[in-house]
Amino acid sequence: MAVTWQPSLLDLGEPTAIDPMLAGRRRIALDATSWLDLLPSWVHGGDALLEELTAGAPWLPQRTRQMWDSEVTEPRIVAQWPDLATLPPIVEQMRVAVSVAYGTDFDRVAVNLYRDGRDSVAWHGDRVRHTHVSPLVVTVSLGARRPFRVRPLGGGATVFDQSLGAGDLLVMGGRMQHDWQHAVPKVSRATGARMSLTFRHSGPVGAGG
Ligand SMILES: O=C(O)CCC(=O)C(=O)O
Repeated sequence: MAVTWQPSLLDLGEPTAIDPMLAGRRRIALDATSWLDLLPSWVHGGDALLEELTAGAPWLPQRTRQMWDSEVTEPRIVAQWPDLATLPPIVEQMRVAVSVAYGTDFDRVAVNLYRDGRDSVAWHGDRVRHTHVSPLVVTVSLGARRPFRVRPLGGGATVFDQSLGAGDLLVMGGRMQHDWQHAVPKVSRATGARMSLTFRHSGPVGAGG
């Protein structure tokens, strides 16, 4: 797949590595029952992983969505691993680390690729809210930084607006998928590719969540 991205000068040539203890993560309360955990630069050398995933992740054909009476193409590309045994070893290390840290078996792994500033994800709550009261959704951002925003369900002021990329870890928890929406908006400036690796769980949230 042909994508452009600006490799971080610090990342060049470094092998991809993580801190399995997730030391230094900080919890941000959105309200009494919804929260975000943020750990900047969790992944080191993430550019190598971005390159590896771009070349080898199990990309799906670009998806379409019905909007009223027309069909629109989703402005991003998605890959999903049907078999966790085929995850790249460093992604499996991430999956195990977040599973241990949150006491929850993250058994669903996907990646979103935002090829440039025209790719985006609109305001939404994740579909896991239909099956879970307090789902955890883990994202690990690689590559170019893009704004990640949070607002109350149905609109209102943005309460969280952080430029995520370059190995940042973000975990959405509590009732966030029910009561809040998140988005990665389009940007008009030239920007390289950003990826978000996402980890979700089919089973219940454990003690650490
Ligand atoms: O790319 C991101 O950080 C957000 C991804 C997202 O919202 C999703 O996968 O539902």
